[in-house]
Amino acid sequence: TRTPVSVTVTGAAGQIGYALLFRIASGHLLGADVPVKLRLLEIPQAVKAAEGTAMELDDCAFPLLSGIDIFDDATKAFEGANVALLVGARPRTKGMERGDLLEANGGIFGPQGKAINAGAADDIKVLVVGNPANTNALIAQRNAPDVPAERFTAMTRLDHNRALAQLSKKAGVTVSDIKKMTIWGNHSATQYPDLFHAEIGGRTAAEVVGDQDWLENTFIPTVAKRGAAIIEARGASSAASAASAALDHVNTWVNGTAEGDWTSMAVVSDGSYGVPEGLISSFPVTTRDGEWEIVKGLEIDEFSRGRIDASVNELAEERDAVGKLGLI
Ligand code: NAX
Repeated sequence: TRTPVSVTVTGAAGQIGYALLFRIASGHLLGADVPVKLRLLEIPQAVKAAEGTAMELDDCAFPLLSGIDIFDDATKAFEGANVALLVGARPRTKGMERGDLLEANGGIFGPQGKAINAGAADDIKVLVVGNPANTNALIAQRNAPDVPAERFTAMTRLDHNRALAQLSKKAGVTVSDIKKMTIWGNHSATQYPDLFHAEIGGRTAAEVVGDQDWLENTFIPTVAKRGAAIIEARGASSAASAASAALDHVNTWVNGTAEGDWTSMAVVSDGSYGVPEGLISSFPVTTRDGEWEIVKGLEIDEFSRGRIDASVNELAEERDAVGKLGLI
């Protein structure tokens, strides 16, 4: 039998955690033949709630779940972790400035980066979901100097999946008819979902749709503001869809992208497409044997250039802000 893969999940008692853990334990993170051991990290006040979730996980009698441990100490929680899903974060509350938000999250993701550096397994793969996800990932990565930088990623797969859903409705095709969707930049309202490289039946999605007004004034804002629309409708932020995207992200990273397709991941820039080296920005990436690679050589027209630059500038500002706060 295979050795179980250790998966650390932070914010385990939150709403994404509740939507995520059962699917990890049933094989949707790594595959239906891979046993997993869960290591849950919560703040002390939420440990009891995490214990309740662990009781329910027990009660599912998942054949692949080989154990659950609960921690309120990051160093212990990341010990031996092969996969880390950093979901818990400090949300923005009323009257909080962006600097306060970045600082509060630095207080979470700095120590978690150090804990990963100290004790995670050599093959550790990190996905940051907690917002501001790209910059939280940057903080964790910079605090883990012994871990290869490419192991730290942030989630734009939910934005990617939202873009697939909107495009499939408009074009009257299924999501699996769409290839090469890309989200560029930051997981924020400035993100750029790109239909000039996405393909439907071998033609670009922009050409198939043939409606620049829809692309600019409906598609892009609908994808970028979908999170707010969910809150408005549901009275709570996206949880099951965010969990599903986190599973997709890790599953694709570990098991590879299909031939002739790619995915969107926020990864450490190597300077491609004019994105400053070191920023954690979303790109089109292919994956193979557990490693990702930025898709190179795409032609970027003026419209896309402007959108990508705007989002990347926002990331550079966030990086400068956390730099000034001494968090990286
Ligand atoms: P919840 O508030 O329901 O849960 C967060 C949990 O994290 C809480 O149980 C809290 O106790 C815990 N937590 C806080 N600080 C912690 C720490 N230092 N260590 C361990 N646990 C800690 O939020 P939820 O709806 O689950 O969302 C979690 C995060 O995902 C938020 O930051 C949210 O903004 C972000 N999202 C990111 C998305 C993305 O696409 N990248 C989409 C969905 C979601 O909005």
